[in-house]
Formats: sequence, C-alpha cells, structure tokens
Amino acid sequence: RHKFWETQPVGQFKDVGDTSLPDGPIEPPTPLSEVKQEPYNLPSPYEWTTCDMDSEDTCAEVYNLLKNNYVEDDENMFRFNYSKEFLRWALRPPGYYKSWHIGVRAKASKKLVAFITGVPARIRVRDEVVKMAEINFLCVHKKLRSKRLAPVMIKEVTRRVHLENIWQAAYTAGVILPTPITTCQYWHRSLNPKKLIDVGFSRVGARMTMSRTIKLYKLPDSPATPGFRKMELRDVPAVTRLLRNYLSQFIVSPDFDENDVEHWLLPTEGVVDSYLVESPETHEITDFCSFYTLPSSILGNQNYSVLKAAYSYYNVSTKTPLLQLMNDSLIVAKQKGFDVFNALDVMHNESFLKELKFGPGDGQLHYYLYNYRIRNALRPSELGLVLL
Ligand code: YNC
Ligand code: MG
Repeated sequence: RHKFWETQPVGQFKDVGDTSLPDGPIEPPTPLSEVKQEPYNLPSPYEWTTCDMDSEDTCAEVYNLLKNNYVEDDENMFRFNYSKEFLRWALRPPGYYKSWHIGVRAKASKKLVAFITGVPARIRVRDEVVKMAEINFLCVHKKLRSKRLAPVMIKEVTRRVHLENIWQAAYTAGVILPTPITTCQYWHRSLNPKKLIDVGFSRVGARMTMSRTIKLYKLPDSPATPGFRKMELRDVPAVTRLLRNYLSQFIVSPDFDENDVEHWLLPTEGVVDSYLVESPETHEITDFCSFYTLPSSILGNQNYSVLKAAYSYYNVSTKTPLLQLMNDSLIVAKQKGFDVFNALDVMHNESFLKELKFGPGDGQLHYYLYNYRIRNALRPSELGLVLL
C-alpha cells in the first residue's frame, strides 16, 4: 500500500504490537564513505538547487512556492502562509546546514517547483539524546502532484542528512504514514469570533447569537499575573533551566541548550512571542509561555484574505497555574491582533483547553521518527515536542 514507505527504515504497520523488536535505531549507521556521493536522479526536465535563505530573492521564491502550494485544510478554505521572516527563523537555527534547504527547479524556466528542508536538532527519547534532522516544508507544485516526486525529495534530504553523519529524523504530517509515534489534535480558541464566523472558520453555535458569541470569547485588556513580562536576552539562562527541567518529564522532547533557547524562544517580531513571570519579590523566573505566528491565506473570501493565527509553542508553569498563564497568553495574543489561538493536545495542554474555551479542530497531526522505533505509541500528553 505504501510503495515508498515500505522500503524505508520506519516502524511498519505489520510490526505494530510486535514486542520482540527493540526500541531504538532500526538500522545502524553506514560508513560515510558508503553514502551515495551524487544526488538522486530527477525526471529530466528538473534539476536540484540549494536554496540560500540569506538571499532575499531565493527566500521570496520559497515563500511564493509555499504561499501557493503548501498545506491546506480538508475543505480547501485556508492555506498556510508562512512569512519570509518565519522561514528564515525556522531554517537557520544553531548549526544549520544550507545543504539541507533543498529545492527543485524546472531546467528551462528556472522556476522553483518543489522544496524540502531539514534542520539539526537534539531530540531526547526516554533517556537517550539523539542527533536528528527535523524535516519540514515538503512541497510539490500543484501541477506536479502524484508523479512520485516526493519520494525522490525525501531520499535526497535523507542522503544529505547522512552526509553529516546524522541517521535519525523527526517530522509531522496530516496524513497517516507508517507509523505515527503519536497522533495529536489541534484545538482552536477564538479571539476574533466575528471574523472567524464570517470567513467560515467557525460557526455560530446552536442556541447562540453573534453577540452572545462575541461576549463568550471576550478577554480582559491586559494580563493578570503580577510580574508577567516579555522575555529578554538576559533571561536565556533562567528560561533554559526552567524549560529543560520541565521537558525532562516527557518521553520525547528537544534537548535545548542556551543557544537553542536564544534562537527558538527569544522574541522575534512577527515570528515568535515569549513571556515569563518574574516574581516581584524574589525576581526568580517561575513561569514561561510562548507562541509562534503562522497566518493562513483565506481562499476565495470577498472580505478577508488572511487569518492571523498564533500557535502555542512551549509553556512552563511552576508557580502560576497553567490555566492562568495560558489565559494571559490569550490576552497578549488578542492584544497583538491575532484572530485565533491554536494549541495541540501535547504536554499538559489538555488541562486548560476546555476551560479556556478552545474547541476541537477537525484533522489530526501525526508525529513520526525516521530510523528510530518506539514500540508503543505515546499519548499526546507524553510528547514534549512542537514542530513548526
Ligand atoms: C508527507 N506529508 O505516502 P507511498 S508535512 C511524507 N510526508 O508514498 P508523490 C508523504 N510522505 O505511500 P505528491 C507525504 N505526503 O506510496 C505524501 N507522502 O509509500 C508520500 N502537498 O509521492 C505518499 N506538505 O510525489 C507516497 O505525491 C508518496 O505529488 C507519493 O507529493 C506529496 O513537510 C506532497 O502537505 C506532500 O505538496 C509533496 O502533496 C504534495 O502528492 C504537497 O506522488 C501540499 O509520498 C503540502 C503538504 C507536507 C507537509 C512535511 C514533513 C515531510 C516529512 C517527509 C518525510 C521525511 C523522512 C525523514 C527524512 C530524513 C531522514 C534522515 C536521516
Ligand atoms: Mg509528484
């Protein structure tokens, strides 16, 4: 059924429940000299290109490919619209490899028609920290679909990851492939219910009116927690300690050091927002919350073209109840003009979703590891990893 995925070192559906297979790498690394030195062959009208995300022109080409061809919802009403600044942030973390930012061009026109990326990450699985690639932004132009280009792109990124002596990867997808380590659900908290209803993102509930709906989702004008403020560069060491300690309880999570925290969590305008609670008495950093900015294009609506969405990222509560911390996060997101705040049911998110008036979305997000078996699927609450 999966002509390509059946050939890959991933957990196979036929092995689900087989307790004789050990957790950990499926295949051992091969000597680097045995890694294929030349790129895989593309159909002859196409050629490989390495995308230099430092270049304004290349970044704009990638942005436009994704804006027009990347992920849509099941009803084709919305399409992710990652900003150029976001793409630069997502693709240039500490130690990134330019060679993992892979494009395909039409030889004749030089038009960019496909893309796939990896970035390096240390991911902890139980008590082992594994160097991995996080694979994202796999996209084939709408006119080139179903021609088996995706398997070639996946094999090529795999080859380039292997050339850096890295043998595992993590990725998410909306489709079911062999085989998810966990399956998560998105939840949505309306911040601008009128717009969400007007564009068909949500509906006026049974026995509800527009004005009652607006009242239901109303939030205070400013955060309630004393000492709640934006994260700054000087907070990196304290946030790293807080986050490392928090993430250690999950079965799978990133192993963040201070450089990673500075890159992934220090606020970047229009890309990632982070707040923390500094105790007014002790000046201790006790709590942390963050979200990233990922708008969606609204397809074929007369009045609106963009849905402004915030996505819950990493949140840590030690003193402030998580519910209160996340309510403050909703308040600042509302103040910044977001229409909706999205969160997965990962980590401890279940504990606040219903109470803070998030509603379950349709469509699921499956998490996968490449060349690393986990015999028993995790519960979403056992996962401490958010991919972009
Ligand atoms: C997908 N999302 O099953 P089988 S998520 C992985 N991830 O193979 P074709 C996928 N595989 O089943 P199309 C996939 N979607 O026959 C499809 N596949 O074994 C598999 N959409 O290829 C599929 N972006 O080229 C099948 O299909 C084979 O032309 C079919 O292209 C697919 O970024 C795609 O949703 C997704 O642009 C490119 O539909 C296209 O349809 C598209 O005939 C809209 O492909 C955008 C979209 C996907 C977002 C993402 C994560 C990707 C992970 C890739 C796997 C990485 C593995 C680890 C590599 C490093 C290893 C090391 C070390
Ligand atoms: Mg194709």
